[in-house]
Amino acid sequence: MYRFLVIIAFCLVPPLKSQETNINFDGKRYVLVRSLATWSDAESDCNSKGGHLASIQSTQEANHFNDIAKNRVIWLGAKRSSSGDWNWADDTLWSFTHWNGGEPSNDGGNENCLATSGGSTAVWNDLDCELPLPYLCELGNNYGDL
Ligand SMILES: [Ca+2]
Repeated sequence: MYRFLVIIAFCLVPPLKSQETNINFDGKRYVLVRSLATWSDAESDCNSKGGHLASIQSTQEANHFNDIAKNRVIWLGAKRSSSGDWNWADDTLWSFTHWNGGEPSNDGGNENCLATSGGSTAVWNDLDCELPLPYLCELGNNYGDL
């Protein structure tokens, strides 16, 4: 009888909609977080998970995450320094870029953080770092099971 009641109880509780999706890609671990955060808060949350906002190194990688994010605008792990250079938060070399046409536009002189454009082609846009957006963390390849 007890088991029967437990099963009924589980059936009545609606499943919580997860705000995070774990992704394994190219031997590395990522988490897509759907709750919204500024770029700095997103990077802090990625740090607390043992990583950084994701760095993207190829068109294939950009397309893969764009498919998973379903064309949402999401934060990626690069920021423009005061000298105007772009740097990845995880210190990988800034070599591959995937800017949308006309980007980085630095509209209003205030777009210093890297996001996807939200379209179907996974290209990039620079946006105001204070915008609340979903984000992609990269946890490296030595992080334990979540
Ligand atoms: Ca822009």
